Amino acid sequence: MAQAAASESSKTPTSAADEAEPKSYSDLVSTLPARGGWVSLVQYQNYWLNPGRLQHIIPVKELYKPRADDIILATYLKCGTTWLKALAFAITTRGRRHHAGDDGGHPLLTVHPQEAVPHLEVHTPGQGLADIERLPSPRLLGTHLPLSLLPPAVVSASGSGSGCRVVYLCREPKDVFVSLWHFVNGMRGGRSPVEMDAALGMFCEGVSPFGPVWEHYLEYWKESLVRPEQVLFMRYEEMVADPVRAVKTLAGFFAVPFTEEEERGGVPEEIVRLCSFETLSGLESNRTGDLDCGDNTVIGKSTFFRKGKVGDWENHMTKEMGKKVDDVFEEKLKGSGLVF
Ligand code: PAP
Repeated sequence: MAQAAASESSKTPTSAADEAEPKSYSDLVSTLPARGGWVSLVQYQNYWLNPGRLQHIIPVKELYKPRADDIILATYLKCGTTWLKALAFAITTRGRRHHAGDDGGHPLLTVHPQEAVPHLEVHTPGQGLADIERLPSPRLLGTHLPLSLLPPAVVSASGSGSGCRVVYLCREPKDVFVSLWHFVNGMRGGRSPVEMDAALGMFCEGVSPFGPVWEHYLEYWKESLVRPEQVLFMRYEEMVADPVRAVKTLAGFFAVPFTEEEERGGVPEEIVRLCSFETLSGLESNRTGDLDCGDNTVIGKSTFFRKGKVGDWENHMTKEMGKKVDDVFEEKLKGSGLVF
């Protein structure tokens, strides 16, 4: 973070972002539409973002230099980022001799998946953009940013065409909402919890962190149809239904498919087991302690593991609330071919 902070928390926003030429990010924030309610958000280039994070979000477009062998793991919030990071890390580092931990075991036994793969816009000590630039290839990188806030080289083949690959993981919107609602209330530590009705109203208006969710989904969805070799669109529910298949798909997409010998030896199944909700959520390194997310924000490591179930929304929302989400998404995704 130290290095990154020096370059990124400068008080001058990048020119790309800076239509009104404010002098600082706080000046920029003051010019943007704002909403409160469940989390404080400002609208920037069609997306609702945490104002305190703009200084890390906006520079990504200009300062992140995609490499041809980069793999970006992109997700809307609560769609399975932690799981995808663990799987991608385990797939791409398999066969390496691991030295992490006293027992020389797999790094994921002692390192939280969110730390194993740095996030482009979350700057923690040692994981800022400048640190990411120094990482050796091939790099695995996570992001919650919508496609349009990433550099043109990532965004489309017509950009400068880095050729880097993107995996996008989406999830059924009602389960996303329930997961997010728990997460937000968890972050508040039980203090003045957000009412579900109020949060749902905003979610359905598109006012959620990195929302509108449907826009986030659609940008990657459309790109995956145009460039399937470079943008792989996956669904949480399909991964839950057949995780071994998902692991093989990911390995193929990463250009490190499992050999016949690996398949005979059960390597894909081993990776599924290592990265399962049950295994990861039970590890001491994921159950205790906090993740330093920079900007004086810490998140309990266990917060990233709640239930890991498909359809949990039914335990928290009424049928009417569920229908409200379904109707909004049906309308917003109409004609795109993306359905839930
Ligand atoms: P993020 O958006 O803050 O990065 P993310 O990891 O995407 O979080 O989402 C957390 C969700 O993934 C939680 O869902 P839930 O609230 O519905 O339970 C979490 O339980 C689930 N999750 C975490 N790890 C796994 C895993 N290994 N397998 C399946 N689901 C998982």
